[in-house]
Amino acid sequence: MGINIVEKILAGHLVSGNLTPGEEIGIRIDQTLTQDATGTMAYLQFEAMNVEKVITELSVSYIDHNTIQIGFENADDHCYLQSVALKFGVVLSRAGNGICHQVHLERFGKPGKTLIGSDSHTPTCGALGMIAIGAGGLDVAQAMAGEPFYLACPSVVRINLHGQLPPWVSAKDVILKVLEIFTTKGNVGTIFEYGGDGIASLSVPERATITNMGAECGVTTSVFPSDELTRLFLSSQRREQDYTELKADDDAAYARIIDIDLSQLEPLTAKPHSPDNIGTVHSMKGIPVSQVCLGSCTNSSYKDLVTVAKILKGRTVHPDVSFILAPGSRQVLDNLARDGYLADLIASGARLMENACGFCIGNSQSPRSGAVSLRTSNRNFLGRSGTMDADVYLVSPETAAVAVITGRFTDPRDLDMDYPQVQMPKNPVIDDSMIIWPDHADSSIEICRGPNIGDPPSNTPLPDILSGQVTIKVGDKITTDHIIPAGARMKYRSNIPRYSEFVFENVDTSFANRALALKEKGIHNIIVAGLSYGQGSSREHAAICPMYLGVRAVIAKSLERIHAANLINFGILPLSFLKDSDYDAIDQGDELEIPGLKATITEGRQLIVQNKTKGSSFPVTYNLSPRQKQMILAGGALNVRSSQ
Ligand code: MIC
Ligand code: SF4
Repeated sequence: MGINIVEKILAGHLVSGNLTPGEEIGIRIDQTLTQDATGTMAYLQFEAMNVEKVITELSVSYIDHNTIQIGFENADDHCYLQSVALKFGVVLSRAGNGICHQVHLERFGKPGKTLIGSDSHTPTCGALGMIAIGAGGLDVAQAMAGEPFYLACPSVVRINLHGQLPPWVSAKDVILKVLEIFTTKGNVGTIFEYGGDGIASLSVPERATITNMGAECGVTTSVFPSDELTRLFLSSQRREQDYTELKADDDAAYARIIDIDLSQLEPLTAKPHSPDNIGTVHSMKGIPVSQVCLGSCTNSSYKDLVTVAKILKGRTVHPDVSFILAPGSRQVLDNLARDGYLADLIASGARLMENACGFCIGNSQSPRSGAVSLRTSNRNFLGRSGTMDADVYLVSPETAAVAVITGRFTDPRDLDMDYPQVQMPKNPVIDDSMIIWPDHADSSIEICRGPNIGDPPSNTPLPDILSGQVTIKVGDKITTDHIIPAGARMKYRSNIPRYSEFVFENVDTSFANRALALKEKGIHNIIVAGLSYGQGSSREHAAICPMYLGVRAVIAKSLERIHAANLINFGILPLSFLKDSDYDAIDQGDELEIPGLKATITEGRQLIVQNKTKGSSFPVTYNLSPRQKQMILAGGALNVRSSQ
């Protein structure tokens, strides 16, 4: 039997395990990426590993997230990242050069290679036919040190795209359709592999919109074949030498195959407050819109922004709308400027922002109270925009542009104009002068360490009896944005005691104080959660900060992949309920005890949780490989490393 694209790449990189879905495998990592919000901690951890230089083919550090500099903290982090990159031989993409995923796609991604990145949207580069996976910073640090990346061997779902998109329907609508089908829950351990005749009409940046938001489904990654369109894209980037063809064998097997007819799609939107809350734009018609934000790593390619420029040419932003524009990369901005489209956008009333994440993480451009905000980004979790009572809808650039003019949710097909055709520039401006390429690692470089930059914290070994309290009980789909907010709080990322003050800030403001008080009394904190706990970002701070507050276990109906791996890396036990009724029977404040942890986990037996408050007990499961058991028992990955 033939093999699929995922198997081809994984087989070529396998260093341990077998390609049997569910089994832990170790793979060699060719490339890594970090961004500043997760990067400082990742490089602090790398420093703690006492390795002289990065051992990958390519490691790139991007400064794109915390680029708003109110106070010294973010600027200090940038300085740290620049010095550490020079010291260890990491390529640095400076602030202003663009969003990591867009820049990596343009300048570095290569078909057939493996990439891990400390950002959940790393799968964007799957558009080039690579296995690109989001991971916690510590996993990325270990890969930079030449260690394999471990994951549960995924099962592969084939998504066949057929036909061609109708006018005014674009790649964003395709991935919103995929989200409607698969939702944000229940896809852990899966990879989406795209195929079908329809992909021949989707350029690499359009494919990237689709792979980018696979992250919202919680899949390990998404991948497209590398074909003639990939070659054209790489050649326009003057990197044709990086091209290799990559396709699935005709008789390749898949865990599941689904078909989507592109010609039947219509403009879609993800309604508040989840990327899988899908509705048609048509059914939203008429809702007044007060903000439109165009950009983010999902939809800020040259094609996206030129499409919008053509729609807006000669028209002006509606008086009730604030129109924010953040190009994905300096390359996109350069080319918009060269080709005259920037002038059209500015003439329409666009508020031009930096080439960075910006509004997408809510560090700026929070909408007004009660606003309806249309955004081309990938996440609309409650409060992420910085305004708790705003309604954020995720839409395509086309739907966004039309709302800029009408001030209302409008089906773009109703606009009285022909759908603009956009040609990719054959000879784009390519200027890498905001990228610093170290010739070699230089141990004499002195690291720039501002006062906000602390040591990476580590945990203590797992106690034999976990004796604690349910400090918080939460429901389904708790995202890492709920656990540790981003936005304006992100500047504390390098200072764990300070950042920890904001754990569950948007869910329960007294959590951090309660947890710390219990920790000081020697009582373990336990989090109880529903389905899909930890969805969203790769933020390892959603594990590190709870660890700092004394959280020792999370018991959930189910946990998302990256978050579960982060919990293990920092010595927090991820446990799952066997029955929903056991979740129902627990209350916040209950005292729980789990005895005999060391022997039970070592021998792989079921753990029994005693609820001392209720006088009852219930079993829980865990899914830990021998390597992960060692980490949990030692209190985290750094402890394992230092004991070797
Ligand atoms: C996000 O989109 O939430 C982020 C900010 O890019 C995160 C990374 C982070 O928390 O720094 C992600 O998606 O992993
Ligand atoms: Fe940046 Fe937003 Fe993309 Fe995260 S989702 S990498 S914050 S643009």
